[in-house]
Amino acid sequence: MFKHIIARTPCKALVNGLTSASLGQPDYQKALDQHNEYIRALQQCDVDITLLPADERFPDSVFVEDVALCTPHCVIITRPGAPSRRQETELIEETVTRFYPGNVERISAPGTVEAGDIMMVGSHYYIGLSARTNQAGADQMIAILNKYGLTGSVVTLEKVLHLKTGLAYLENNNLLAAGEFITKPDFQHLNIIEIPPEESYAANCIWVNGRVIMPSGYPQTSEKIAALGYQVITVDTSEYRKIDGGVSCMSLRF
Ligand code: CIR
Repeated sequence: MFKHIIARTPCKALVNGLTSASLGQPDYQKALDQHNEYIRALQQCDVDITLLPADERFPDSVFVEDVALCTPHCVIITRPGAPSRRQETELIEETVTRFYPGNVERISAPGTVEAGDIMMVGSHYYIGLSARTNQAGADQMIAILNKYGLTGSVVTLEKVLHLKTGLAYLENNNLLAAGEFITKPDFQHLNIIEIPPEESYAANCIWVNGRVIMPSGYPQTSEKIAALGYQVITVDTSEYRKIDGGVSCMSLRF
């Protein structure tokens, strides 16, 4: 069960967030409305929510998932691979430290990690090696996890930005997977729910206390998740998709 959520209001500079998509610029007002909808969805999930203020210095700062990994025993402040995002860690530090007094760890140079590349499955953490997370960062992360009785392993990514762009663990052995992840040997022990290519954006979902929050507009995926017995809550994240963001990226859950 998750008790806490941390999220951050999007800033106006969000329209200039990093992107590899060719879907145009996000509309700020729509993005703000969609963020409110996202927070309302989380409010249905029996968690307390800390909503941090917008920070105009960092266009991508709404994507709090990338700057810290919150485990049951410690928080690890990451070191984002994207230079424009590196100082976002300073913004999150005070807040996460309040939840983990005495158990705050850090990734240091030359390591880089964005926690969108990390997927938790029980006490094991899969770490995607991507353009944002390097081997040195993954090695540091695994050493820290081991110190707290947790384990980690690396997964190589081919096409997607972050590991969780194409994967979501829904607990109870259920793994949503799209594209390159459907056949990856690392995950064959799990019950893989295949996301069709035309719905690949919907592979980025979050399990929150028995509910699954997913983007709206992906009927095949939503049907497959509901068939597993989860309550599905859909949220429009189309403005975030334009800057490579999805439902997982916009919160820390622990
Ligand atoms: C970026 O490129 O860093 C942002 N525009 C999107 C970050 C998405 N975060 C995530 O998948 N965890």
